[in-house]
Amino acid sequence: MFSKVLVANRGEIAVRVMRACEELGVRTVAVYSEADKHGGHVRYADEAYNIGPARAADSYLDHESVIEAARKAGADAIHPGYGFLAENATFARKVEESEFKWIGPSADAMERLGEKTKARALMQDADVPVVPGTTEPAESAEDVKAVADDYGYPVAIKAEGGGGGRGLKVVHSEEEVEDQFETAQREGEAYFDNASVYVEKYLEAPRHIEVQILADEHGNVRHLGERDCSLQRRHQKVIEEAPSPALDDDLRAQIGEAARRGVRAANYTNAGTVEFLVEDGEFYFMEVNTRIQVEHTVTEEVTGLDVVKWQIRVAAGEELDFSQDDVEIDGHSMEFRINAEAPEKNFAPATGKLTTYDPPGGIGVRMDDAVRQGDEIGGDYDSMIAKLIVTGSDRTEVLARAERALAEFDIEGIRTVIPFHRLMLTDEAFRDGTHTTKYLDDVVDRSRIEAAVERWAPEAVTSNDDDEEVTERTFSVEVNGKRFEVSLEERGVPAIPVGGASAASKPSGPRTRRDDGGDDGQQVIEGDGESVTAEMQGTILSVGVDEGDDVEPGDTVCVLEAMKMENDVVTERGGTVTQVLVAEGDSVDMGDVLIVIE
Ligand code: MV4
Repeated sequence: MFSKVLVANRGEIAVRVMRACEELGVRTVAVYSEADKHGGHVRYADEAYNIGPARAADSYLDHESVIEAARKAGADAIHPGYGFLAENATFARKVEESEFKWIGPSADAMERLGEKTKARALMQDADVPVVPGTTEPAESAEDVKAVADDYGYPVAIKAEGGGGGRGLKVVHSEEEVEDQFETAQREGEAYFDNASVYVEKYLEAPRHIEVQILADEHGNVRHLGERDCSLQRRHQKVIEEAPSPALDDDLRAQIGEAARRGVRAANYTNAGTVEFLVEDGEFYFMEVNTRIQVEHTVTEEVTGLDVVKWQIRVAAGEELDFSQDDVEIDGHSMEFRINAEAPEKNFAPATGKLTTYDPPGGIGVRMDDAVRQGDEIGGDYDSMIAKLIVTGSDRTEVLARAERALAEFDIEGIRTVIPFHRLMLTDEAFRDGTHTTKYLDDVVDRSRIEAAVERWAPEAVTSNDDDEEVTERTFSVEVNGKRFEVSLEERGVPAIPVGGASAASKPSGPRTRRDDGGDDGQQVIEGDGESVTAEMQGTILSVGVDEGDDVEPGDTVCVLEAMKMENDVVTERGGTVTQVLVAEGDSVDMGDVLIVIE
């Protein structure tokens, strides 16, 4: 076993990995950016190294800085968590070629599965059903029409380098083929540096089912059952559960075995997830995620297996000590992502100080988080601040327990999606487990979400809390990986109105400019005044208005992608659109004018 592991990540997943290390008697090393000096993962680790500025590209994504920190610390392995460098085969190879072990699949396996047509061909050869379509890149619009001739419309054109909803174009009729083919190529080039696209029959209302895999370096491959992640908003998972309410035992066994065959054929090791679409009792391979996933927790809860600990053991050369028959699914579990977002403002990311943080407890409740009361939640990284995982003997018990736990959850100072989760727990389709991937985007409407916020977070949308307060400032110093902290109190300074609460209290007035020092990658993206500007650097995914359109306050005018998140750009002001200055695929900088309204 390793003696020291560096965790190349932040937040709850970094702490999750360190907890596994702790149980294995392995010492832990954190890396952190300027924005994370007081981060939970830094507090948890045995030692911590500053690897650069807030901007992820200059810190958490900087290969050399991470490897340099591992060297300084004398670590013997690197765990990437999820996001950041986790699926970067180039980085994995650098680690493999260094003196450190990579806790993850080999760079070769990551490459075999990273290109979608390669992965489809590999799965097909391994007798894993794939969505009908091409296993070669499509060269022309004619190739798209050929798939439609065989299977009918709609068809999906997908970017070879895509994933998570980026670079996906749905074509409903022959007239749309040319345009969408070109758009898909252009987007693939813009987002992934790869204009190559392929074609699949488009399934209209599938369930998203994914199978957890563990594989060691001795040829053992096990599946740990499936998770159902059908409840998604704009390709962002919201609530995940295990087992899926949509599968029977027969289909469950078939999908599990198919996933095993597929990763075995890919010579895969460590933890991974095989994603499928399921429709009308049929399942189809979609893609493999070559990392630990956010929602691995629900699998752990129903199998009793510690997936992260097994990642570390397998990377250290240990053999899986259980057979497939030993894996039993017992009970039911759900994960609720606690995101700092204002649900009624199209889930716009929120920032601010966590003045109250009082998470639930009791039977069946697991909290995976890395925050504590008093923390500043900045806008530099993704908005998930915690995960609430609720487990019970069956789905009905989980629903009741989750209602109870979410009601106990007390967070003040920052907006969260808790009211939205509470709404889902009263929703008939979700309670029945009949929802598909289309459900949140196409069926659940805005007024229900607004009503949920009114009901469960009324103070958040009415208060105007800018009282005087005591500000505690903590300075930290790092010396040889050991950290020293100095605290100072500042009194009589008026609090700066921040984030969601103050902005939400005056929905159509001018927006109060946030001033928390975090101007990199910030994700509160509302236009003010007459022009709607980009409040962060990113790529325009789509433009929803044309010149001459009338808009109302709160309307989404375009979608901006940054930090792998799709963010709605919402206008604060109503009026007529007089200029549209951006188009799909454009790169924009913070402050760029996107749309002008009069
Ligand atoms: C599909 C599909 C239907 N048919 N492919 C979205 C994410 C990207 N990785 C693939 N996605 C989809 N691919 C075919 N042939 C539907 C989706 C999809 C989806 C998939 C999983 C979870 C949520 C989704 C929401 C919309 C579309």
